[in-house]
Amino acid sequence: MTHGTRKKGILWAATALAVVALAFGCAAPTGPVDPGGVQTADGPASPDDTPPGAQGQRLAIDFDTATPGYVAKEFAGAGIVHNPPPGYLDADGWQILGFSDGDLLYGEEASEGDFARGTSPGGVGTGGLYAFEVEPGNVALGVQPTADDFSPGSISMRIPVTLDAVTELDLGYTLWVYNDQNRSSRWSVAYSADAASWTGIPELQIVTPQEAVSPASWESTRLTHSVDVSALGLARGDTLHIRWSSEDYSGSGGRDEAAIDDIEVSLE
Ligand SMILES: [Ca+2]
Ligand SMILES: [Ca+2]
Ligand SMILES: [Ca+2]
Ligand SMILES: [Ca+2]
Repeated sequence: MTHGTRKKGILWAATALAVVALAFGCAAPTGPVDPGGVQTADGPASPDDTPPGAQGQRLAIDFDTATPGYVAKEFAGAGIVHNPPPGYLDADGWQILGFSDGDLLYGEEASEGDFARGTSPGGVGTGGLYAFEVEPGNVALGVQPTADDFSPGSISMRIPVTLDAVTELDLGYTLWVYNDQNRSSRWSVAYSADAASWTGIPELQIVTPQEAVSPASWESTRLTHSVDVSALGLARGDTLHIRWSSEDYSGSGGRDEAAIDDIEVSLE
């Protein structure tokens, strides 16, 4: 990546625009985007995106609008690729473990099978990754776990740090649950500086109801929490990883569908 004055000016303008967009609840281009399209070994970090003196780093993903580096607009469960067209996740941003089709590491692509189960209103049986339409016009990143898929499993996202130092992580997300089976799953959230050593955030954990309801419907829970992450010593150029995991918890038989939506990350 080159660092011409003109380019930097554009990047700063883009960041300012992102802040404005966030203030109005729009998708913000604050993801791990490399404007030059060049991928580095450590992912597409572009630490120069944040002007010196910036007070925070923010990221929002709603899977309906585009968040560069993570998802194109109108996520449709089409797969995970680089430079994603509408309907796809961005392979730069995600690592997905636990499906029978194999682990998908950061940067790896998949556009069939478990990683591309398409769009559904819910009530599916085949294990895999879906775009669940949890309410009209609102899609979330969904999973149907089965004996072979995602039990346990995890979805991780990585965030290139653009601040000089990070002391606090504010994390919010909505978990949508379709409780149509007599088993419960435990969804847990953790963070890491290296995607190897993880620290859980118990306040962000959700256990889906065991006893099924009929007819089932999508029910949402919004969770937010702040944690002191000073101990990680994260600085500009480092990467923060956030992971959602699911595992069987209680009951038996099939497994509830669940979907992650409206992820909001703020670093200070
Ligand atoms: Ca959504
Ligand atoms: Ca499978
Ligand atoms: Ca199901
Ligand atoms: Ca259940």
